Amino acid sequence: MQVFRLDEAAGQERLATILRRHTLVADPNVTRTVSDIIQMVREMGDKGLFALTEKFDGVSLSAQNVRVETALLEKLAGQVSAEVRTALRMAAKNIRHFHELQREYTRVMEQADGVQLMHRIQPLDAVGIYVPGGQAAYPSTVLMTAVPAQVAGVPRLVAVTPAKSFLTQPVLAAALIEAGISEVYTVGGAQAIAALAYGTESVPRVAKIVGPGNRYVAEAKRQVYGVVDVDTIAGPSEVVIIADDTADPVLVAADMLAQAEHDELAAAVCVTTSETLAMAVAEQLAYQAATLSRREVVEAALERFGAIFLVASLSEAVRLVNRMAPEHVGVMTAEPERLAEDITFAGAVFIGAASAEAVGDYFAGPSHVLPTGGTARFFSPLGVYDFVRRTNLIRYTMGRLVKTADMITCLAEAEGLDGHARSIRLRMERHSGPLAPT
Ligand code: HSO
Ligand code: ZN
Repeated sequence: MQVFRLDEAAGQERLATILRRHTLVADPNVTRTVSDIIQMVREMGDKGLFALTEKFDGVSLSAQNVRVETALLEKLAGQVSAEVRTALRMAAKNIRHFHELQREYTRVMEQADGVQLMHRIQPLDAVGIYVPGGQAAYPSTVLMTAVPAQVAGVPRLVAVTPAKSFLTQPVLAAALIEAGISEVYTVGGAQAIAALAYGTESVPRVAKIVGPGNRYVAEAKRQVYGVVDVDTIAGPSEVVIIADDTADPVLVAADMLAQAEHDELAAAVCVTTSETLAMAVAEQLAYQAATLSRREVVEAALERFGAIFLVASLSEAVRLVNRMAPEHVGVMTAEPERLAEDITFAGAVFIGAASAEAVGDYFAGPSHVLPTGGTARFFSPLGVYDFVRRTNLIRYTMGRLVKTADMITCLAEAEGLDGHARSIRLRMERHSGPLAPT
């Protein structure tokens, strides 16, 4: 790994590459394929869903077996070691505990004359969680998406996941059980998203779909948005570590590698004020990467979106991080709390050497579903607020209406909407006899 200086052309070029990461435009072929898939499920229901599953996954499904029986779910979960199940349970507990903090409550504004204005909070009635198959089938993500929805009070939580990985990765069943999900369908891909959005005979529709997936799943979520709600489309993992000369290069490198191993397109960056540390991190990256089982993924990621930037001051480091607006920021400096206050654009900030990103990925409590690709500039982590709806309630009184009728009709007329104005005037007439003609 090269150490880049930002006052040199190579450093600027590398930075530009990282800032431009994941402006990967949608592939029109994917868009077309996905729209055909969605149309088929929408028009044909179960028949379309099963035919597509046969075609893409080679699995033959029917109305009888598309939903996983509770006995099978429990049998699979039973194959998982007690140690893993306990860890899942403790993680779920921590996630639940943290998310209690995010609960929103209905608020009522009572005014002296009896007018009541209300901001009512209710949970979504049904949420679908997409659990991807293959390498990215993370039981931790099941917890990180399901638990906030439960804390919000969502009464129906459904999971969809491709059949093959589900049967071969029993830890997914264990995570579903720990997350309290018993409605599971073995369908995956864009067709599963379509089924959740439109509903089929066997898969009742939901109000919101969350969870990561491949590009077909991501595109399908984009296309059904509006029919249902969806969470933000997660890109590859990212981490930026800010370090000074007090940081331990072994840990800086380890945290960079931990996110790099997710994806060949992951970004792992260190920004430091210390040349000695920069050199040591570079050395550690090479040394530690060599013994990781995903060495090839890690090396591809570092090659594409990896960097160690040498900067003149910690305030320059902070400015740089805010420009990148990464998913994770690690702070390993002498006064990490102070520095963390200035990091405004990040999905999650990990303060001090004990706060490894892996602590947040699995266990601390905040969700690891975080904004990526610079979207931390405007998006937030997945939370309880993503699973509620708000409704405005207005209860006026005749007394207040009489007092304010003139201003309301005046605004209605200013907009040329005489129907609006009349709806107020008629009430005035009912209340106190005809108003003078205007
Ligand atoms: N770091 C990933 C989440 C994850 N890590 C799942 C391990 N498992 C998302 O940022
Ligand atoms: Zn991770």
